[in-house]
Amino acid sequence: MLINKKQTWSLPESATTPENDYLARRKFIKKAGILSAGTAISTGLAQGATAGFPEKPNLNKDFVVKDRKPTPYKWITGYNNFYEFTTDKYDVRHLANKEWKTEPWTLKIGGHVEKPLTLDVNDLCKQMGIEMRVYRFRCVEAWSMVVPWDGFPLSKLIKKVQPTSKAKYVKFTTFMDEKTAPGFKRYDYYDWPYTEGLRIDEANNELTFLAVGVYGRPIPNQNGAPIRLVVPWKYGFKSIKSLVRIDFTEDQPKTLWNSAGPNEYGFYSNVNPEVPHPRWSQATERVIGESALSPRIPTLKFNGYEEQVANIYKGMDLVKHF
Ligand SMILES: Nc1nc2c(c(=O)[nH]1)N[C@H]1C(S)=C(S)[C@@H](COP(=O)(O)O)O[C@H]1N2
Ligand SMILES: [Mo]
Repeated sequence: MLINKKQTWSLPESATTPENDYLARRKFIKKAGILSAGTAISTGLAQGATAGFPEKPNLNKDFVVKDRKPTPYKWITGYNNFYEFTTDKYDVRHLANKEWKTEPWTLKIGGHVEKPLTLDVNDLCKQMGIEMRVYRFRCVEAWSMVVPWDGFPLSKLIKKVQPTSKAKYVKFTTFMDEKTAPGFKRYDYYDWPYTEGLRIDEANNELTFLAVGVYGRPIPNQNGAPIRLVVPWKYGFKSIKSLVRIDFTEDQPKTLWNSAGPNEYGFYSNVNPEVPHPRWSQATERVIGESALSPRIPTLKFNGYEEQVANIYKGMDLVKHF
């Protein structure tokens, strides 16, 4: 699908992505009461790979967040961005659980690899082994959470498929089923399916994770069941949900957000408080799960993961390659 960039640009902010902090705050205040009064949101909801999910994943203590508390489960699973369903963060969990089945689910890994792979996500879970890691999560819209994810490092899967020397990038693709998700038609100015990309060294970084669970349970549909990418030092939109394909490519892949707004959403999109989004500052962030009146907190360079990732970008102009 060809997108008309002008049209995307000229949409009112509330209709395209991001969030206008003002609108978000109003919704937040209006709905916070409902959410916090709710009981366990997870009950009866569809979720991803259950048969391949361990009883209790072990926490990998090398990947924890020491200075912040994990965001409550009800917020992680109740405040979502998943435009295939809706742009309303509080309605995703309802729409994504109506008719959409995420088990069984086939994932295809191909492109420039010696050993392409097509398999069920439950089998993949059993082969890879599942551990828990707690990561900071920072959306480009300047809000954040701390999420206990369950899954495995992407590097483990990369080793298995053996990329060839031509593999310079990794392209990720989300499902596209217009029958179960209304967003494809409603927001037809986006270049569906949702795609994302990483450079191969970014994909191989020890932090880059494929998540199949949240808080020690199979990942609910609204969070990207049954398998989604998590790249904690980049803005949240890089963490693409509900993967059906992972392809190793020679050229930098086209991605949905970069195509929609190349000046607003760079291919790299590393969290950087010093580079403002054209329409808002990235210096601070709103902590989800806290009162709307709580003070914002400072945003950290590479979302606090500078030590683990700075070497990847040595010598690169991070303003130019935002
Ligand atoms: N396929 C797909 N992946 C996606 C999105 C989306 O709309 N579709 N939204 C992105 C954005 S903007 C964010 S902030 C995170 C939100 O993840 P969460 O709902 O689990 O918090 O998912 C990212 N991955
Ligand atoms: Mo986001």
